[in-house]
Amino acid sequence: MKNILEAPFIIETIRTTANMYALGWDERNSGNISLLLDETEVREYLDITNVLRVLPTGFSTESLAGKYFLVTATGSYFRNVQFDPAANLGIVRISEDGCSAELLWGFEGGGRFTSEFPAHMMSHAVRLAADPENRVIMHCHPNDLIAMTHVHELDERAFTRTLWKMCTESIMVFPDGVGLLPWMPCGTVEIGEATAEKMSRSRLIIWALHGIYGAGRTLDEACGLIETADKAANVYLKIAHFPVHNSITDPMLRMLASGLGLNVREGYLEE
Ligand code: 2HA
Ligand code: ZN
Repeated sequence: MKNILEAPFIIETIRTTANMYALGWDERNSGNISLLLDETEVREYLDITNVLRVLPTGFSTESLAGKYFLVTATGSYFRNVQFDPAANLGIVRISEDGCSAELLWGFEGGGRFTSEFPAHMMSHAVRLAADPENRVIMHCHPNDLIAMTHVHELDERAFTRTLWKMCTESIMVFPDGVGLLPWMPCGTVEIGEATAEKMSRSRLIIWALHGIYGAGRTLDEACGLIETADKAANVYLKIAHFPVHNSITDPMLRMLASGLGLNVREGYLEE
C-alpha cells in the first residue's frame, strides 16, 4: 500500500487550501472543498473494506452511492491543512442508501465532514449529470464578490452581465454565468438544495452576503473560475462610483462568443 500523504490528490488539495488561504478567501475555518476520487486511485492507498466510522449525513444523495470523496473537515483552518492533513481532511464513501458517509481515512481526533456537506454532495450529483467529468465543488469567501452583493441588485442575469462587462476574460471563463442565492442560513439542507438546483445551469453560485461555490473538473479549474469572477467584482467596486466613459457592450460580448464558440447562458445577452 502506498503512503497516502504522497498521493497526488492530497498534495494538490494541500496546495489549493494553502493558496486559497493566501488569497484571503478562507479566513479562520471558512471554506470547504470536496473532490471526487476514483475507486482505483483510492485502492492504491487504502483498504476500502476498512470503514473507520459511519457518519450519517441527514440527507440522501442516492446517485452518489459508492462514490469516494476527499472532503475538508468541519472547523478546519485552510492554512493548517498542510501541517496536519489527517485531521483536516477525510476520505469518505457514500453508503448504498445515500444517507451516510463511510470514513476510510482522516478526520483524526473525532472530526467530521464540513458543515456544508449537503451543498457539496447535492451539487456533485447535479454537476455530474451535467458534466460526467466534474470532480470538484469548492466554497470560499472572496472579499470583492461578497462586497458586490451589498451594493449590486441581486438579480442573477443583471449580476452576471455586470461581471461579464468588467473584464474581457469574464465571459470567456464563465459563459454559463453565475447563479445567485439571496441570503439564507448556511450549513443547511435547504441552502444545499437551492445551490444544487442552480448548479445545473452555472458552475458558479454566489451566496449573497456570504461567499461563492465553484465547480470544476479540477481544483485549478474551480479556483480559476472563482478567481476570474472575484477579479471582475474587484473592477466593479473600483469603477462603480465613477462616471463611465468606456464599456464592454453586448455586441462586443457577442463577438467574443461567436469567435470562440462560447456556450453563453441563453437570454443573458441583449438582442
Ligand atoms: O466552513 O464557510 O459556510 C465554514 C463556512 C460555512
Ligand atoms: Zn461559508
